Amino acid sequence: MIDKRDAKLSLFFLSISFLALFIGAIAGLLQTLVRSGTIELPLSIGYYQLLTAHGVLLALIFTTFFIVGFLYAGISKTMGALYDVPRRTGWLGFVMMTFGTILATIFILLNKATVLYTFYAPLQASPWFYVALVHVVVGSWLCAFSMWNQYYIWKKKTNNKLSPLFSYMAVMTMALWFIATLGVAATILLQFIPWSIGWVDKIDILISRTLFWYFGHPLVYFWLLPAYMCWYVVIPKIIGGKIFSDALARLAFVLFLLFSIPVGFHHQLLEPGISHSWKFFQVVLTFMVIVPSLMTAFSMFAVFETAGRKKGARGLFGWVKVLPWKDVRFFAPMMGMLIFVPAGAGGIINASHQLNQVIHNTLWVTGHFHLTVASTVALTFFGIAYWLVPYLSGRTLTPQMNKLGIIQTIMWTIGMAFMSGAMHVVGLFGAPRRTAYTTYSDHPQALDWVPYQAAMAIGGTILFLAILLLIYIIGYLAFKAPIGEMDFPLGEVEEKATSTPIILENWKLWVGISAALIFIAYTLPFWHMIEHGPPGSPGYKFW
Ligand code: HEM
Ligand SMILES: [Cu+2]
Repeated sequence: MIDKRDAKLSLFFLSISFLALFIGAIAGLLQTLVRSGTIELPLSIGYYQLLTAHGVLLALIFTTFFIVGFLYAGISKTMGALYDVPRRTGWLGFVMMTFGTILATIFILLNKATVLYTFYAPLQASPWFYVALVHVVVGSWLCAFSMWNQYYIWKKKTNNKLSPLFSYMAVMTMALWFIATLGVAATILLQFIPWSIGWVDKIDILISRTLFWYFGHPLVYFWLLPAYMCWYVVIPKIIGGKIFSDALARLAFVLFLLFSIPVGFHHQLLEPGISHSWKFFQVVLTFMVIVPSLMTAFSMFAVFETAGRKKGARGLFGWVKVLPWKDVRFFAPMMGMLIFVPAGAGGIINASHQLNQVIHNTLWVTGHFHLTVASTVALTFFGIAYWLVPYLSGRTLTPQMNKLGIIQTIMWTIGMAFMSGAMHVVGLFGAPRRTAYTTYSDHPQALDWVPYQAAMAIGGTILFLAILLLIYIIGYLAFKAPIGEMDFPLGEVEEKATSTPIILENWKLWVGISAALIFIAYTLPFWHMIEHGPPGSPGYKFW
C-alpha cells in the first residue's frame, strides 16, 4: 500500500475523472440517438451544446484527471511517499483543475460556451469558459511541476540512481504535456480572452488554429503514453512475465516526445495559408512516430511470447492460449491493444494528404478517434481502474467484479464495433461530422446513410450500458468491496536485458532536441502567417 495521503490525492483525481466520464457518456448516447433521427433534443438543448459537453468532459477532463491520478499513484509506489512540497502542489493543482472543470461545465450547460472542445474561432464563448480552461491547464502544470519536483528530490537523495521506469515515464508524459499545452495556453491567453472580453474586435483564425493543433496532436500522445505505461510496466507483471527491456521502453518514450509535437500541421492539411512544403515536412515528422510505435508493439509481443514459453507454450502461437484472458486487468488493456491495430491503420490514412481529402470532416474521423482514445486508451484506463481503485481504497477486486469487468470490456468492444464501424463507413459516403440529423436530413444523399445511423445508435446504446456497468463496478470497488490488500502490479526487467544507458535520463538533451525540432518545424511557417495576416491583424499593420 502506498502512503495513505497519496492514495487520497490519487483517488480524488480518479473520482472527478469517472464523474466526467458518466456525464459525458449521457451526452454521447443522446448524440447517437439524435443523429439517427430517433429522438429530438428536449428543453431547447442544442446539438452543439451537447457535443461540446461530450468533447470537453471526455476528451479533456476524463483523460487528464485519470492520467494525473494514475501517475501520482505510480510515482508514490515507485519513488516512495510524496515529499511535502510535491504533495501540496498536487492538491493545489487538483483544486485549480476541479474549479476550472466546474466553471467550464456550468458555462456549457448555460449554452454560453457552445464552441465544441476545439473552440475554433470565430465561434466565441463567454470569457469565463476560456478562464475555466486556463485553470484546468495551469492546474495540470502544477501537477507536472510537483511530479518533476518529486523526481528531482528523489534523484538527489539517491545520488542520481537510475529512476524507476514508471516514474521516468511519468516525468516524460508530463514533459510532453507541458510543452504541448504552451500552445493552447498562448492562444487562450493572447487571443481568445482579449477577443471574448471585447478588448480587441478581431482574431487571427489561422494562428489560433495553428496554436491549437500544436497542442492537439501531442494531446493524443498525452492520452496514449499512460496507456503505454500500463502495457510496458504493468502488463508484464500481470501475465507472469518480465519487462523486455528497460532501455528500449525509455527510448520509445524519448522518441514519442520528439516526434509528437512538431507535427500539428497534419490536422491542417486542408487549410489555406500554410505552404505545401511545410505541410509535407510535418507529415514526414508525423510518420516518424511509426518507429517508437513499432518498438512498443515489438516489446509487447516479446513479453507475451517469453511469458507464454515460460508457462510451457509451444509452437508459433501457442503462447496466445496461456495468456490470462480471464483476468480483467489483462483482458481490458489487451482488447485496447488489439483495437489499436485498425485504429493505427486509420490514422495513417488521416495523416496522408491525398487520402485526407476523402475523409476530412466526415464521420470517419469521429469513428477513428473512438477507436483510439475512446477504445484503446479508455479500455486500458478501465483495466487500470479495476485494480487501482481497490488498491487505493484498501479493498479487493473480487472474482465477481472481475467477471463483470470482462463483460463490460466485451460490451465496450461490441458497442464500439457497431458505432465506430458505422461511422467509418458512412464517413466514406460523405456523412459530415458535427452535424445533427435535422440539419442534413433533406440532403438527397442522406437516405443512403440511414442504416448506418441506426447501427451507430445501437452501438451507442450498448456503450452507454457499458458505462453504467463500469460506474457500478468502480463504485463497488471504491466503497463496498471486501477490505484487503491488493497488488500494484509492477513488472521487473528481464535479467538478460542490456543495462540502461544514462543518456536516456539526460533531460536537457531531450528537451533541447524537442525544442529544436519545434523551432525548425514552426518558426518560418508561423512567421509567414503573421506576415500575411488578414486585415486588422498585427502583421497586416506592419507589412
Ligand atoms: C457512451 C459512449 C460514447 C458514445 C455513445 C459516443 C458518441 C459520440 C458521437 C455520436 C459523436 C459524434 C457527434 C458528431 O460528430 O455529430 C461523438 C463525438 C466525440 N466523442 Fe464520443 N462517444 C462515446 C464515448 C466517448 C469517449 C469515451 C471519448 C473520449 C475519451 C469520446 C470522445 C469524443 C470526441 C472528442 C468527440 C468529438 C466532438 C467534436 O467533434 O467536437 N467519446 N461521440
Ligand atoms: Cu494528429
